[in-house]
Amino acid sequence: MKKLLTALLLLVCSNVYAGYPTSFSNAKTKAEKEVYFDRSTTFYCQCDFVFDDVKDVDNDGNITETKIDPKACGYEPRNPITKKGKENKRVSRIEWEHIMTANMIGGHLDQWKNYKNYQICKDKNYKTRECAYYLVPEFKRAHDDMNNLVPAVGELNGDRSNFRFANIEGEKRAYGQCDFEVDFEADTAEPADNVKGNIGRVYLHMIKEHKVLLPEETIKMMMEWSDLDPVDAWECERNERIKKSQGLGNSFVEAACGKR
Ligand SMILES: [Ca+2]
Ligand SMILES: [Ca+2]
Ligand SMILES: [Ca+2]
Repeated sequence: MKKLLTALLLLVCSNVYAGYPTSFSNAKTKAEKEVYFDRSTTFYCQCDFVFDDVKDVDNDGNITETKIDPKACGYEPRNPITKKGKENKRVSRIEWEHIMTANMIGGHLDQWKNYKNYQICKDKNYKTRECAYYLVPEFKRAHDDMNNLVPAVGELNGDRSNFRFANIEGEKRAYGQCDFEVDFEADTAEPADNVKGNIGRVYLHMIKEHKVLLPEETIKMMMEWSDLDPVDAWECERNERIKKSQGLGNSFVEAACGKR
């Protein structure tokens, strides 16, 4: 009986996944169940992770959390301990990173900047991003586009925050063997060469599909990054899965994969 119920529940739930994401949490669930179900590797550092910590690697009794094994990829946390002296949970947790930050997509919107002028946002206590997400359908659609979402080590997601990507001089390693640099003075971040092309193609997609406006020099760098790091089998497969799942793939990835 329990099995039957589970099967029925799965059937009902699977319909929830069909079509364009209805919310950010739906986008994350779809990304997990329909794109990354057999690909448990973080985007920036290629760390292994599990969506459900069934082995309970951290021994906290929770077997439904997403967990990474930092040692498996040579990742060493920059800040293992938080400012408050507590264990930094983001060093072992997967978060869904917006390759093009939400701020870049919608930070210019009046509903973001002047959210206080919108009574409905005031009533609901929605600020900046939340207010824009609630009131501007085009922003919501761009924000939840699975093409722009990748699993990342929580600490890297946090450190990158809304910094723009750039080529950073030198090869500083603040995260063990993980090739990810953040310049907290210049508010920039540099990923490893092997994901620069992936990032470039996501930017080009976001500009084309969601009409995001970015400086000329950024677009130029993203085109260079795209040339520097061509598509590989996984990037093509990921694109196919996303297209099937939400009905919108990345045309730049698709064109490049067609030529392989
Ligand atoms: Ca656990
Ligand atoms: Ca560098
Ligand atoms: Ca690549």
